Amino acid sequence: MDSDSDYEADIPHFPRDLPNILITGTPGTGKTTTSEMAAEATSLTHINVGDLVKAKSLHEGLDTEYDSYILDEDKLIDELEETMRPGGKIVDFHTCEIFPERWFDLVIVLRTDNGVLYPRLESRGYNAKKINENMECEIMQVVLEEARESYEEQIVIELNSNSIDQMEENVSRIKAWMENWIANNNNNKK
Ligand code: DAT
Repeated sequence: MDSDSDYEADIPHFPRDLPNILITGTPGTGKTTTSEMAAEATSLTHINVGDLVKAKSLHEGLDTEYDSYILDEDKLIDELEETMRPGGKIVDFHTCEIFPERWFDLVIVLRTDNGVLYPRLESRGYNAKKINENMECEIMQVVLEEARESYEEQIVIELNSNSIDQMEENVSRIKAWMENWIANNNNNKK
């Protein structure tokens, strides 16, 4: 057993009244927009991890080559541990393997076609290196593989996020899933 597993085993899985959802995917696939809409539709609380990392300096400085922060994973996990415990959070981040498995009841991986993703990344003003890196990440389905390796297969769901219609459909699915989760959770308590 490696040290990570020991750590997981030492911490009890606290029951929660509301689920925690992770929305992940390559940058530009629509995590933040989808999370904001889902939070509004469900009354869960959106946590934009990228913003939190910047606001609370949960990093080790800027990687100038990629123009992105070098994450301090331990600081981030410590910062979020208590927040996650009661449930009711939608966590939005471009990587998923760093979080403890016990935090999440549903992991959504957003996917976007190459021809749609490229102009989204371009319009963000990313440099060529960063665009290429993100395109490759999406083509190689890096985040999906990471999610499948890090969480139980049945809680990982891949959703297409190419159009506004798909985004609205995704939000409806998240809402329906949450209502179902709450109903099951309450039944189990009876
Ligand atoms: P992320 O948080 O994954 O980096 P975002 O939510 O910031 O992505 O979205 C990036 C841009 O693309 C933003 O201008 C909104 C747009 N967008 C995202 N998902 C979309 C979708 N399914 N349909 C249309 N536009 C979308």
